[in-house]
Amino acid sequence: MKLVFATNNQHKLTEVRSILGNKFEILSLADIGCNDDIPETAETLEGNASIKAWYVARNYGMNCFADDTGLEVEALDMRPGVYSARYAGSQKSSSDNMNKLLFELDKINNRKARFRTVISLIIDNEEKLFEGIVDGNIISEKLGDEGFGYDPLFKPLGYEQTFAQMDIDEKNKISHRGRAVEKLIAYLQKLED
Ligand code: ITT
Repeated sequence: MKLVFATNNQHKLTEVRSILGNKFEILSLADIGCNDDIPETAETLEGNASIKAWYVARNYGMNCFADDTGLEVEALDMRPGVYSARYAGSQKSSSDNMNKLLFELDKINNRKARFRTVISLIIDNEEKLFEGIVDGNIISEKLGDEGFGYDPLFKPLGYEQTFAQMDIDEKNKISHRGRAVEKLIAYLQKLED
């Protein structure tokens, strides 16, 4: 089955392709000639995932899925959440976002956080949502060079390394995105049976 993954984030594309292997053919936005920065105007992860996926389904007439992800920090009332990409401003710099997070959590003992991914899948104009969550803690200094976004500050529960210290397969096994994609695969495989 051919599916478009509606993301402009190369790291997400690499992670998802690595999980899906050769089970499904995943096309990027570039592959279908879409260079648009799809506006993410919703106030929830579900809403934004849905906007991105419908944008491609409607404008390109292709089956597709999109991922919207947020870092939800307990002591910050689950912020930055849906605003994770623009936490420190609209320029989307991961380093600025992490610095702001460290500043906001300075002297705060409760470091509990979770990553939450929502995937919207649209097949034949019907939408299905899949969620993946991983619990963890925000550490007080950046560790590791792998991954992307907030990975150097996020240590998943039960592990001694941050996501940025793990290789892509290790992260995918336990991550929010990995868990959401496993549900997506199970659904797609049932459709193909
Ligand atoms: P698309 O919308 O084009 O898919 P994006 O980077 O804008 O790409 P989101 O809207 O989902 O993605 O924004 C999520 C923010 O959270 C963004 O700043 C990412 O760097 C960060 N993020 C997403 N997934 C992450 C992960 O697995 N590890 C660390 N940070 C992540």
